[in-house]
Amino acid sequence: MSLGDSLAIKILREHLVSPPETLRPGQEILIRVDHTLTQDATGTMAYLQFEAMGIPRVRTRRSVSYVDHNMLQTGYENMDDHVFLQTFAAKHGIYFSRPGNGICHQVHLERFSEPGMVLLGSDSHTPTCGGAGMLAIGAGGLDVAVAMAGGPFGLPMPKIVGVHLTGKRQPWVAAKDIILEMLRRLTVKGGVGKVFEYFGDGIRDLTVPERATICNMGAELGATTSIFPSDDITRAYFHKQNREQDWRPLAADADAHYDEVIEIDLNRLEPLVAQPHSPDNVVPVREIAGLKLDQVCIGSCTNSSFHDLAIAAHVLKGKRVASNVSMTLTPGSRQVFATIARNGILADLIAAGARVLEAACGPCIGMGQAPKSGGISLRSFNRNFEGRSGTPDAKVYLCSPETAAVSALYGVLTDPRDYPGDYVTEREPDVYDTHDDGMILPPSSHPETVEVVRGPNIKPLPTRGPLEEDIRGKVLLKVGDNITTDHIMPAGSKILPLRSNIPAISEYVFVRVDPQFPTRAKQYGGGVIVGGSNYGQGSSREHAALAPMYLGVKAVLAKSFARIHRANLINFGILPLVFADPTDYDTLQQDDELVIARVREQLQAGPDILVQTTAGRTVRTRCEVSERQRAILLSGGLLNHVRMSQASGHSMADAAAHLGTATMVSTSGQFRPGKPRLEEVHA
Ligand code: MIC
Ligand code: SF4
Repeated sequence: MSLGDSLAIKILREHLVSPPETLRPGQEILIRVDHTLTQDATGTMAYLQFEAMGIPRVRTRRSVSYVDHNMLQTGYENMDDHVFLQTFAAKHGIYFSRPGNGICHQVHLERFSEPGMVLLGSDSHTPTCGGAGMLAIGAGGLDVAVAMAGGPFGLPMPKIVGVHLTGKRQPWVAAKDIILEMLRRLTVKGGVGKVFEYFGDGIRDLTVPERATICNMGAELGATTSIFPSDDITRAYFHKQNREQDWRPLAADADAHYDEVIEIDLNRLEPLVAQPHSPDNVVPVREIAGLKLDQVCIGSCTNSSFHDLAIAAHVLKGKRVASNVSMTLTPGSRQVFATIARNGILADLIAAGARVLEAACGPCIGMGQAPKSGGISLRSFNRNFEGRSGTPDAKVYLCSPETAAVSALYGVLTDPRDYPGDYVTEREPDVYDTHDDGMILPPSSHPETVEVVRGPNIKPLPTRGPLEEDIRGKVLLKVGDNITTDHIMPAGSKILPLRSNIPAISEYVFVRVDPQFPTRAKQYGGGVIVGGSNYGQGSSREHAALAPMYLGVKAVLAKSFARIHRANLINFGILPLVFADPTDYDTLQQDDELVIARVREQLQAGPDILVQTTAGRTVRTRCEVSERQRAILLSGGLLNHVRMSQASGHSMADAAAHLGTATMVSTSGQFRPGKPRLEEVHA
């Protein structure tokens, strides 16, 4: 029997606040957070929330604010946000990665990752840094704000699943195919409540950026996070990043216990593709090869590293993108951009007719490059939810950069193994272009002189009052399984600029599902939503809870919830109720009138919450929450909860302690000495 610890357990243990005697999957644990990251689309709210807590400077080892999502400046809103974020960072002790410097996950991996540390990010793809041995978790902005204030992060203790990789990939089979295989086997619900820890001889075949691709898209499994050990391959990456001093070796015990083990034989893996409109709708490329394409995009936080662009150049050098295809390429960071510019790859790509975009999220989040009506777009990205590309009836397929590049050449979906040329053997450049971190601004050493600039797009933060005695309201909408946060609160170039303006963005809640939703919610004075299983999968955007809260949504009754969205609902005082008997889902209809009588009392008494229908039926639901979450729900949300603790005479530190953070503040140090590079550059 194996008794040793997995790597994930080791890192979790090291970060536990008031360690419980046993670690039982599902039980809530509180962990210390070393690093935080935010991006602009979730960051403005996170910082407004941090500000509301009245803490002058972040108390983390390192906090970084990135600008990478809202980059199309078609009006004043996005740049207003950028300036707010830049001045806020300077004042409050946060590093600021300027627009143009790259996608948060790629840049954090390159310039900040540290094996063994816990990173909390207000973006669901934060697990990318698991490729460098970090325990990196996505969360809502409010959870990140609490972490910046020195508070812990609460999460259900995950199961640790070992993913045993054996063998060696054939040429043209990519790291992306490994995670697509995981999605094929486990589906978008298969990772809920789990950490995937990769081990075995097969990991030696994967560079850090390739490992990062796998961890990144673990988010699509609904996983808490994914992680690789920190070994000599990791060390070589840190060396190339010119920061070997940040590396340390980390691995599971040789006899590590895993709650479950998944076996993947890399020898047998083949190029895979996820069909519309879900990342788990995976088939071998050869099964649907020949599909005519309109667009091919390589980039996004999943596949925008040096290798991902180099493979495109390798295939396209001296040739031309097929005339029926519009091809875009997005370097993940300014470092990648500079590296491909210096070694000629960029010139080859331009000559081949690729459209090179700035280092940002871009087409992945519908920030430009929307496909034609009904268009077929093949992308190396991680999400293909309906409408996310910006074209409601476009069909998006997800694949590796290898498959994307070869398909762009032929104009039809092609198994890259059919490409007649050789595969590249060089997976990383000899050195990355690390000489210039000038687009990362350190915080001001004179914060008192910095004024935070707030343009008209930055609106105050709405909150609700404490939880009511009774909840009465209509079913505003009934939806099916796997509803994504893109359904609840869509993104794209028109809606994303409103992320700092909740009254304005709430006009778009559920509009792609039912354009009348916001009007109905306002007309009825709020109500409840009925959902199927895995409600709220996908992104970490807390706007999918905050904007419904603003419209008066008091509860969501669903068969099950995705982890981050459930936490966001609690943080904004919306009750996440799970049907005790899933067949009750079938009995509820839109416009039914529901009553949750004495809801405060019911919640205090335990997880059973009874919901009455006007037809006189009782629907039994469960609200399985920890003591901490119960207190948050009763207060009407996390911010209210912290404020109420402060109002009753506690300082913020005490308020944080009230959330279970007593030992937090003292353990969160300043930046480690011995790595002055960034500071030096900006001195
Ligand atoms: C996404 O990929 O959907 C996003 C945009 O990066 C989100 C965050 C957001 O909604 O701003 C995510 O994945 O968390
Ligand atoms: Fe940006 Fe797309 Fe990654 Fe989200 S998934 S962080 S939008 S590149």
